[in-house]
Amino acid sequence: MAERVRQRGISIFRPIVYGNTATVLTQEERNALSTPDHTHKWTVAVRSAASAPDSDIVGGADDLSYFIKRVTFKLHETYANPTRNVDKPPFEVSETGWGEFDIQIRITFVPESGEKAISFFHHLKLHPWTATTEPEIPPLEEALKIGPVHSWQYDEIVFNDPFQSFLQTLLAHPPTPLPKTKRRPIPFHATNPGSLEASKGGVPEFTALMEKEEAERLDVAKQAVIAETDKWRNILIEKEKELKKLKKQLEA
Ligand code: SLL
Repeated sequence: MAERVRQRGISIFRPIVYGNTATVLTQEERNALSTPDHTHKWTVAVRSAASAPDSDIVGGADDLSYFIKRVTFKLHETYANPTRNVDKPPFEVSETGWGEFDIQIRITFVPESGEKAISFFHHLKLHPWTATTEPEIPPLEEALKIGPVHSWQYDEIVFNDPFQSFLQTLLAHPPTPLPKTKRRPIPFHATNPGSLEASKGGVPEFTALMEKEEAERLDVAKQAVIAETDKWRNILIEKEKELKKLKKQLEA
């Protein structure tokens, strides 16, 4: 069957985002729950990377069901039925709770793809980002003022040597490109603490500029590593010279 033929040498990817948005519950909202110890409502999701114009969610411009069959979110075992299978878009789970934990996310691809499922973790983030790594839990009033907390990761799902028919499906669904420049806040990430201020003030959005800037940060980091290596190599050379000199003095 022709459709089971692999297109050798082809590598094709689809950009996704995964992560969560969390909002503190007001006292009234908490009172209305059967679990009044819950402090937040949150949504964990897998979405296309580009956001729809004027959307109030991160990502999600494209429907990913042409290549994703199921997303499984494995919640903390304090939740009833912690393994949540989502078989149609939106691929997300909304819950209330009181604590942060690691969510295992498993993406199962459409059977025609012949691709193995992939699995990774997302740390459910409820409390606002801070410049330090110290977790800071603000009082309810303040948290309400700060607004929703966003924790999102951009990634690319790469298909190597795809089946010809699956490749046709992928090519028929080109992803919405990311905007070239910043139109909204930047999705904060702990690996880029300098972006804290730029991440505030609304629903964040991934842009192509972020990729460019990350490449630049990597370059700067690489240069710093090279400079540091050179510095220590020179110190080592000096110390070895000194050692030789002292040994000679001893022998004399
Ligand atoms: C912590 N290690 O101690 C984490 C555990 C558990 C989160 C967080 C409520 C579940 C329920 C909930 O938020 N569990 O009541 O259904 O912070």
